[in-house]
Amino acid sequence: TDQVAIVTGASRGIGRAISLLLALQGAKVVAVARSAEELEELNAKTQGLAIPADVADEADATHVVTETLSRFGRLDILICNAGVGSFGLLEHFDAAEWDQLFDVNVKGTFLLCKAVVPHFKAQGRGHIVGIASDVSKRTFEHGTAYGASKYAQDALLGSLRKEVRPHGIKVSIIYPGMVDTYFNDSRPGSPAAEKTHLRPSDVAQAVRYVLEAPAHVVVDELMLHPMSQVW
Ligand code: NJP
Repeated sequence: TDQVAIVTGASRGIGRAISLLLALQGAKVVAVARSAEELEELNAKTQGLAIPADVADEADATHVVTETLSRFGRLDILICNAGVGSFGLLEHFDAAEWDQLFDVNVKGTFLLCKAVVPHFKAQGRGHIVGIASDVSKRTFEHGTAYGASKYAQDALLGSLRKEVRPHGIKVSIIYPGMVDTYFNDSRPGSPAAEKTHLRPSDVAQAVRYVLEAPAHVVVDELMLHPMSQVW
């Protein structure tokens, strides 16, 4: 297809895998993250557009959308994937780290959606896909901050779904379990992770599935886990 998709958090992990798969399918991918070098390396493969940006910054978020429209003249898909994770007991959790989680996971989703929705409304269609988490729907120890941020992101996207559905805009939310990425300072690619984690490409396939639904169908929610993880 000649569709244009913005993917946030495209410099590594899940966002990078989504970008590669969408580009392989013919989409023009606008890759967004703070790491300019990694984005350029990706863009050499995807032949789209790399825009270094902080999703938690409103001017950056607006710039991503205006730049996309001026380069390609269209915008069809927003993938809200950028996210950070850190974990710990509440009483030891750093307040600045709390702010960082909410800035990226919640405000970043808000700002990108805010920037694309007027455009999607004007054209009477568009597809927003949020990468939430299985912990958007359950609580766990050491997850007060991260879990709260992913519940909030989920609530944001669920509310937005109701606001935009009458305008022909789809909102799909994907809830992965453990994924083998750089998340929470981990190193992907260990042999053990093959059994315990999803691969970024597994989540990318889930994104592909929701995007390929016919015009009259919307996949509202999709949860996936590695076989070793029982939800
Ligand atoms: O993590 P990682 P994942 N502005 O660390 C970017 C969710 N999830 O792929 O800015 C713009 O490999 C960062 O780029 P950079 C999770 O909550 C994961 O696993 O250059 N971009 C990088 O590209 C998150 O929503 C698991 O540092 C910003 C990317 O985000 C999504 O999956 C389980 C940014 C993070 O790549 C992708 O995370 C689950 C900013 N301010 C949900 N800050 C899991 N891995 O187990 C960060 O349920 N990024």
